[in-house]
Amino acid sequence: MLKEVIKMDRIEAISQIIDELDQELVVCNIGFPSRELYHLQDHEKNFYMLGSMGLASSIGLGLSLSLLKNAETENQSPRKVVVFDGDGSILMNLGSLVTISAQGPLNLILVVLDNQCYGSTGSQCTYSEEVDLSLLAESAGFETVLVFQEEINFEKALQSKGPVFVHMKVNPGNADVPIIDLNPEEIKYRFMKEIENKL
Ligand SMILES: Cc1ncc(C[n+]2csc(CCOP(=O)(O)OP(=O)(O)O)c2C)c(N)n1
Ligand SMILES: [Mg+2]
Repeated sequence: MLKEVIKMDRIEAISQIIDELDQELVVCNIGFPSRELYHLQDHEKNFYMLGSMGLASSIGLGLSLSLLKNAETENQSPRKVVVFDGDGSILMNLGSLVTISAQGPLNLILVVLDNQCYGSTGSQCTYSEEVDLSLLAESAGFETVLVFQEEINFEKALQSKGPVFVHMKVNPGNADVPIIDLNPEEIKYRFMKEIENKL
């Protein structure tokens, strides 16, 4: 008999992961993942990427590289960046995996919340059922690749050498949460202030 595959809902995965965070900056994918994060715990260190599908990982890469550079100048350890991305979004910007791997930011953790669909826009299927995203990350050369489904050990992601790829398999569906009550300028400027205050 086939073993039943138990997954958690995306909001539960986000909740468990942010419970493990402290000073890490968070860049979150467009649509319901950002709404769910905002609902669970709004924070200045969250950047809700409201417009550009596919670009959360690229924004996270740029951010982690600039934090690394500043930390080197200041002789400090770099602040980490956690990106919550989606399967549909990373598949739309696959080159990002290669660029992240080639740049090798040790302070970047890319979490792909894989619900095998474009959950935020009506749950149309993506190709993540046919194509294994963690194998793609491995072959792109990510330093660490972790796959979670029934349980999350995010402590391991935080302790591993980056760039880290976390393949988080979740159920399709969105939580019933309201829209984000902040405009893009507010999100951007408070996030910039947060980075300026604490490099
Ligand atoms: C360039 C572009 N194409 C399409 C959209 C519409 N859109 C917004 S979110 C989304 C689905 C994203 O799917 P995924 O990354 O898997 O995240 P999920 O919602 O499933 O967590 C789509 C198609 C967009 N905003 N921009
Ligand atoms: Mg998805």
